[in-house]
Amino acid sequence: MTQYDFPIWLRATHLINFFLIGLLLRSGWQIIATHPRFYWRSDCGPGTEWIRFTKRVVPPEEGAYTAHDDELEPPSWLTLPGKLNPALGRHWHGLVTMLWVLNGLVYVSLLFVTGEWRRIVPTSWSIFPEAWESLKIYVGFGVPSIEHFTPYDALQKLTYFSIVFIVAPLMMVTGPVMSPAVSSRFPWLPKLFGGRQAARSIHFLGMVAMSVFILGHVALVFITHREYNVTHMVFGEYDPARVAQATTIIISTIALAIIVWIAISYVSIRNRRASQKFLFRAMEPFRKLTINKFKPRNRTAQPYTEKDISPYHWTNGRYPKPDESPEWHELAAHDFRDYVLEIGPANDPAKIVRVPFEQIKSLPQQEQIVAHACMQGWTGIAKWKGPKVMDVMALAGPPPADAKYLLVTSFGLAQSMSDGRPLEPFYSCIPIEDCHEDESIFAWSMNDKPLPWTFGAPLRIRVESYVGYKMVKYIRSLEWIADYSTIQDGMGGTREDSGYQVINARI
Ligand SMILES: Nc1nc2c(c(=O)[nH]1)N[C@H]1C(S)=C(S)[C@@H](COP(=O)(O)O)O[C@H]1N2
Ligand SMILES: [Mo]
Repeated sequence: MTQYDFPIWLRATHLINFFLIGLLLRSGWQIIATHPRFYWRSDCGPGTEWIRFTKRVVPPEEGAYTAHDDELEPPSWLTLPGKLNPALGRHWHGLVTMLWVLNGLVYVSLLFVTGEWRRIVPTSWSIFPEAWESLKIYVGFGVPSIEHFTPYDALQKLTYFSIVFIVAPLMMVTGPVMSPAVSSRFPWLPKLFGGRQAARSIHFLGMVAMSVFILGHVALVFITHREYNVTHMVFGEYDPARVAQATTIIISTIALAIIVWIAISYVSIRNRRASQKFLFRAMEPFRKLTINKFKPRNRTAQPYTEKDISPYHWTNGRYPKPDESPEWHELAAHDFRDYVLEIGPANDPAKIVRVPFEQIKSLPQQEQIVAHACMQGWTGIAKWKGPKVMDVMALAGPPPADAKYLLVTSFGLAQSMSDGRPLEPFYSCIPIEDCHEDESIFAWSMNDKPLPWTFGAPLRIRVESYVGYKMVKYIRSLEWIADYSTIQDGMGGTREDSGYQVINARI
């Protein structure tokens, strides 16, 4: 027993871990609620889920039911931040992950530096039969005697080892695999796991394993040799005189953590714009160190072929209603033959260049079979065809010297406005460097047919290293801008304005 003590760093990293895991679980559940279905295949077809947390049935007709219709509205006491706030949930998940990984690195480094690693890393194969023996004792509701705890018994040791060195790293890898930026830069990564949906499912199963472990771990602290455990946890040593005090401290700490977990949800949801800005800024250093460093990707990066094309493709955002855009309906009535794309400054109509649909189709065309990843969690593989973004923009001359973003505006309207004012057009700002990427195109064709209404007819943008919300459908006009802060709510796009997403849509 005396061979290992419970040094302060061990106890501190455990406490921090406990607090952060709570935030990770709660924000993770928020993300699950956004698309409460898990699949192994990347096309997410209705009925192909292996598990789902909703009774809603998806109609087989594409576009009849949107991913937004499918979202669940979890309460704030359960998830972070609760209600229909998937983007804030994701930002919280990202930020807390960074802190959790840092804390984990400190823990694992100190484990090795201090030589304490032997407490959880098995050094002999005899761990397996020993663990089996202790499992038999637990299953019979017994407790292995104290001399087996050095400081843990074989079963505990094996479990701790698996959680720290197998489940945690698996979570750290399967998380980023779901990001289009990562999977488009390292296409072998999603392949390794059998695709993005498989990675999402493994991430989910890892969460279940972690949760079962935490419940079991905390329960066993109180069930097996409680006096030893609680005093070790709080004071770092066994002290029979202070068992009650230690127990009180542990229970109050857990209660306090629960209160803070829930309080963060309520504070965040009351101040959504402030949370969005805070979380974006807090994550920016990590983004700068990682995904912002990725070079414009290679067009052949996504490893899909015709046979991967999804028989069913989810959709988000419906085509404009007749009263939203009579203009679009007029065009649709004539199969968009009269469609003219407007490129140029909205405040200077004389400078607007009008490009007929035929001209767009007569530019050099590019075809790409790619996976669309919606921020909500679903993916769909399709073949898109159209001219490169920069080729179309060149029809209006070179970008102005101060051009930083391409403002893409839709005929369709936003689904809601952050302050309830009348609906304004759906829009998005794409950083100019991303317009230069090989796979940035204006698509007018999907799976060898003109774009169906639902999927963005007559023209939509595809920027494959981004999640779906940047890819404006039903495009009406394009404009180079230097700054987006004066457009609508000033956050860089409809989803950023009223969904609290971030302008850097790579994750
Ligand atoms: N005009 C318009 N474009 C839009 C949206 C929208 O609501 N309106 N939704 C976006 C989101 S969130 C996603 S995931 C994709 C979905 O594209 P799909 O319907 O073709 O699958 O469209 C994007 N473009
Ligand atoms: Mo989306």
